[in-house]
Amino acid sequence: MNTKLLILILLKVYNSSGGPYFYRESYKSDVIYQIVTDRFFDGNTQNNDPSESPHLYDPTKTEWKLYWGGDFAGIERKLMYLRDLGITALWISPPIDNTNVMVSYVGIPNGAYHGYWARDFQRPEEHFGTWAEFDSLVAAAHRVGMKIVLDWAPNHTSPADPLDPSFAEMGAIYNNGDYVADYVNDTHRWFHHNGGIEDWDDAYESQYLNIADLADFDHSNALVNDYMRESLLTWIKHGIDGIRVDAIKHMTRGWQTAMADQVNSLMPMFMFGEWYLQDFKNPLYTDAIRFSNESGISQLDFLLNRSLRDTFIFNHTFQELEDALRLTETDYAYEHNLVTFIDNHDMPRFLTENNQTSLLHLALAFLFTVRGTPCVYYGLEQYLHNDTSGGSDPWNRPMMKSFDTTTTAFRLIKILSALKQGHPALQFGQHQLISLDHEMYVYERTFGTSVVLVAINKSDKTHQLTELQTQLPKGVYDDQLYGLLKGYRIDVDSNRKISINLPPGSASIWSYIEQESAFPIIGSVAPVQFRSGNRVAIDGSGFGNRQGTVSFGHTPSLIETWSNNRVLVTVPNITAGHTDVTVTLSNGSKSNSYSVRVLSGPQIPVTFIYNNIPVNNDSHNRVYLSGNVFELGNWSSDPKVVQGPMFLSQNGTQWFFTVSLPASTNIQFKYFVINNNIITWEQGTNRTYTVPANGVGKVVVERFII
Ligand SMILES: *[C@@H]1O[C@H](CO)[C@@H](O)[C@H](O)[C@H]1NC(C)=O
Ligand SMILES: *[C@@H]1O[C@H](CO)[C@@H](O)[C@H](O)[C@H]1NC(C)=O
Ligand SMILES: *[C@@H]1O[C@H](CO)[C@@H](O)[C@H](O)[C@H]1NC(C)=O
Ligand SMILES: *[C@@H]1O[C@H](CO)[C@@H](O)[C@H](O)[C@H]1NC(C)=O
Ligand SMILES: *[C@@H]1O[C@H](CO)[C@@H](O)[C@H](O)[C@H]1NC(C)=O
Ligand SMILES: *[C@@H]1O[C@H](CO)[C@@H](O)[C@H](O)[C@H]1NC(C)=O
Ligand SMILES: *[C@@H]1O[C@H](CO)[C@@H](O)[C@H](O)[C@H]1NC(C)=O
Ligand SMILES: *[C@@H]1O[C@H](CO)[C@@H](O)[C@H](O)[C@H]1NC(C)=O
Ligand SMILES: *[C@@H]1O[C@H](CO)[C@@H](O)[C@H](O)[C@H]1NC(C)=O
Ligand SMILES: *[C@@H]1O[C@H](CO)[C@@H](O)[C@H](O)[C@H]1NC(C)=O
Ligand SMILES: *[C@@H]1O[C@H](CO)[C@@H](O)[C@H](O)[C@H]1NC(C)=O
Ligand SMILES: CC(=O)N[C@H]1CO[C@H](CO)[C@@H](O)[C@@H]1O
Ligand SMILES: [Ca+2]
Ligand SMILES: [Ca+2]
Ligand SMILES: [Ca+2]
Repeated sequence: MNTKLLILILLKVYNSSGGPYFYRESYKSDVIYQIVTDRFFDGNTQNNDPSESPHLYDPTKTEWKLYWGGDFAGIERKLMYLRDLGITALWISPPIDNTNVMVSYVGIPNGAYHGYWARDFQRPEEHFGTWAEFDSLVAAAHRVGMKIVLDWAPNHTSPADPLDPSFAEMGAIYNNGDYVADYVNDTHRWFHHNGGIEDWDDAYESQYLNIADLADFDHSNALVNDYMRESLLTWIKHGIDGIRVDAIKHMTRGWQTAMADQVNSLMPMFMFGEWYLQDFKNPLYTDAIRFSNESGISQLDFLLNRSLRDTFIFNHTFQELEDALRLTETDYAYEHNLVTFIDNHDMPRFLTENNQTSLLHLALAFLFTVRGTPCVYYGLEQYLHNDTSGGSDPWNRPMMKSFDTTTTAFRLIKILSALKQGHPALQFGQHQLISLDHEMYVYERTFGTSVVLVAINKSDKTHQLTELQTQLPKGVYDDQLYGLLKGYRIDVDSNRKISINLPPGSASIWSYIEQESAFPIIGSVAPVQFRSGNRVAIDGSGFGNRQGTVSFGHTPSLIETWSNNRVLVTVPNITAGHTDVTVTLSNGSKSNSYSVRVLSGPQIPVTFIYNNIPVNNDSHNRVYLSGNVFELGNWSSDPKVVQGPMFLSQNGTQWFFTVSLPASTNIQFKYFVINNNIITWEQGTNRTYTVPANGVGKVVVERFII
């Protein structure tokens, strides 16, 4: 179908499901709330023990791995509570139909209450509700200006144990109710069969490890690829506004880049993924950054989670937080797109690790005032936590107990959310350190002449700080938190100097918003990766109310709508590559430039397989793919730009890598090897390959060992 036509149809579906044009490209002014649907609110008791998947429900709520009754209808019932809290986007646990049978691990019964054991990507889970109930939730959310984020887990289905074919559903996959395959009956190779158990003779492993083996999809299979594309289309048609991709570390960048391109061409919406990164020294750190730079999918900010928790829970120095902000700023191309959080469903809740709500409040003040989109894990505002066995999974997923709108955390989030939504410096601003020590942190964010100054003290001593330089203009500033965290009023003198006296255990926020911006400034282009013909949103300030131009490089684009702080455009026909976006007012006043990535065309995942490249897999030899399109690095030999390093098969003879490439395009390519900084190109003439128009591509190159 013609893409433009499809967008029109989709827009129509949206508009019928709620209100006017819904902005989903960028979440820089949003506040996300993460809900474990089963544990939030039971809005429909009829679906608690469905006939197609009976006995997975525990009304006593003592079996923590069974369903407890929460559902779509329950979330809908609580939308006013969430809106009152200041939430603008709901990330709900995967709504997709999950396995219908009980799985027992070491005698503990498991239902897929969490949503990460998929069965049918084309249908909602019956414990959570019907399509009608999902649609009703989406429409109700849209009516109050709230977005719904789909949690999408395309890495795997459900537990499968090849040694025990009677085990559960064996990772079975269905297509809108029709059985397709399972891990044992897998004629068309939907799944990888690389094993999970290392040692089949080890009793411990065969009894325990195998059961945890999730049936892993082979995305290079055209059937799987088509199925997943259909699935995304289905949920997009049902009105989702964003996508959180589970386990991005476990799928190829090439496949995911092509998926993101599909979404951005149909209905551009914010996407972010889960790449578990323990710290900056992680061996996959560079891979994670490159994924974020080049896939079109942003990430959950695990690095900031770590330093945030270290600082506020475990009394590490604030220097650690400042370092994390600096490093991510340098290393990520789009650190403002990161989704930040204090806790989530995979780690103990903050209060389990340190039961001082005063510290949690300070952490919230920090979370909402630094770059990124804050995500609040359900119940944080009610101080929800269960500390059993250290409070991690599943104890970090208790049933929501109260919906009290008077807790300090509730009031704080409400105020912080309003600030975030209304302040350009909190959405796009640069971070500037003012002063710091182990227990005190003063920083500023600026965008144009808009400023937010934040001062946090987590010690029990008063901090006197004199002669601090700020960007705030001369004047008197009230604490934007209304003293909720013991903040107070300051005076800024004509040299923009301040002297502050931070009360113990306090956070203060002082703010200045430029009324009439004198010049155009771009704060965000979204998405950051797209192709000619896609729709792109430019946010910032000072664009004025008279239409000017938006250029990609030197090429002007078609303007769809123009307002003082947001312009929507259609990307012109331009050469693929890194391109600068600029806004120029009708009087010639020109903005800063914002660097984005323009793809060569509709993207197709192509798997390259080279048999018998004559190198060893020692750490000095690295095999890369280069070629004549932007996606292959335009014949560069810079490993940061080309694709790779390629993976080596376990038997050591086959090199492979999945790359996202422009459809219906004849490409040229070659591999090269880097050995101790010496680059050796594949000999002979350039190889050629025509990327298919749809589906997936596969290139097999036979080489003979010389
Ligand atoms: C195996 O899968 C095929 C579809 O690929 C299906 O027709 C057949 O019934 C399945 N067999 C079993 C034993 O489930
Ligand atoms: C993805 O699937 C593989 C294969 O079953 C599994 O080993 C891995 O744990 C899965 N990843 C996640 C994050 O669930
Ligand atoms: C979050 O930070 C804490 C440090 O307090 C760390 O222990 C934990 O592993 C981090 N969680 C993730 C998922 O990275
Ligand atoms: C936090 O660390 C600082 C510096 O080491 C120390 O002075 C302070 O007493 C610690 N606070 C707590 C509550 O342990
Ligand atoms: C990511 O992008 C930033 C900014 O362009 C760049 O400095 C960095 O080298 C890139 N990192 C990787 C791993 O691609
Ligand atoms: C945590 O603090 C609250 C009061 O703030 C108290 O009621 C509760 O008992 C404490 N929990 C633990 C485990 O110390
Ligand atoms: C935490 O969970 C345990 C186990 O179900 C339960 O016995 C206990 O009452 C819970 N604690 C709280 C504070 O809800
Ligand atoms: C264009 O208009 C803006 C806003 O009215 C003004 O601030 C700016 O100075 C003008 N630029 C030029 C080049 O005239
Ligand atoms: C885009 O530009 C290229 C090169 O100038 C041209 O070959 C192509 O036909 C143009 N495509 C469209 C849709 O205008
Ligand atoms: C090596 O492994 C690859 C990938 O699993 C397989 O396709 C190939 O046939 C194997 N080659 C040999 C010689 O075993
Ligand atoms: C073959 O590849 C090289 C880069 O390695 C490129 O410069 C050259 O133009 C290509 N040859 C042809 C005939 O396209
Ligand atoms: C006296 C006082 O209020 N001290 C506080 C300093 O900040 C920490 C963290 O919030 C609190 O634990 C202290 O009670
Ligand atoms: Ca229910
Ligand atoms: Ca089910
Ligand atoms: Ca950066």
